[in-house]
Amino acid sequence: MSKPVVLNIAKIPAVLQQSLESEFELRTLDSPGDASEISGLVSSAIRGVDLATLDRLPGLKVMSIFGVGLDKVDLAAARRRGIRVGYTPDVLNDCVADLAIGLMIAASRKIPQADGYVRSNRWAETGNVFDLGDRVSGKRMGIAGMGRIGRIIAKRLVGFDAEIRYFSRSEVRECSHERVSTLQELAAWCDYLFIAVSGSAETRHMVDAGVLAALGPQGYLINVARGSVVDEQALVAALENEIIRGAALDVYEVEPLKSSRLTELRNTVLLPHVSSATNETRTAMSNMVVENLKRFYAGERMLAEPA
Ligand code: 8YV
Repeated sequence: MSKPVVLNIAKIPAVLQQSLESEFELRTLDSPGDASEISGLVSSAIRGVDLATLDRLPGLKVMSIFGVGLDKVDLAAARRRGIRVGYTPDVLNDCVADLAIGLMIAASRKIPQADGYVRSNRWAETGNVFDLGDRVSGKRMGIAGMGRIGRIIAKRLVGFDAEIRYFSRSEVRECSHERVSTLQELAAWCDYLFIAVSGSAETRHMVDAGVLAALGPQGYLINVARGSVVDEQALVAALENEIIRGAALDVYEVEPLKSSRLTELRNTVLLPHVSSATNETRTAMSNMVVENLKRFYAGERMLAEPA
């Protein structure tokens, strides 16, 4: 029997590329062949799937997304066309949460600057005169979004003897931390504001000038969710005017980030959207992308489909 024809439109790990090639007839954007033969699509959370892509694939029945955030996938159009969608939640929770903690410490303890200080020989030249950082343990931690990833961030933060509160649309039953009813209130209370909500029209620019002013001159913003959640112009203004103390970001309104004031500021730590980028997690995500497709073609339920 001939293998299902699957088109990949995203940058994917070599391990995923190899498994897709062995399980399916894999096509790429460079050589898609006869588009009407394509029944499966692979994309990533970063690349997404837009309407124009769906319009070019009249025979599409399934898409398998490498990632958990589906803000760039036109789910409504997929539903209208009866196209099933699989994705890779949960396997990345630990690594995303780990990186949020890393960002918190990096920004507070000035790890990137300290590393530069040693490498540039300034330590040897000037002695121990490196700027003081801010203590992390025992501080007030606010988490916006107590979903899959927010919960793991909270679990990690318990180890910092921190007081933890969260903001989310509704009470999270199995969470023992206190919920506050607005993001503004959470920001006013906490020293560190972690963003762990999904990207959507509803959460767009949820962190605005008002929230940043509430976070205040001792406060840090940590974003491992989506750049769209933060009004980046307001953030730059808040950082420039020391309305907040610092920001540590893995995600941006436009990616890759280029020619932004954020890169010129000293009170930022900037990563290139790598929170799930570990060997273990990317392999687990890759396996799930393939397994979702295999299950679909076998007429079974995929491992994870968005609600
Ligand atoms: C990306 C992510 O999927 O899962 C998500 O939502 O943003 C990331 O894990 C990954 O970087 C590959 O696109």
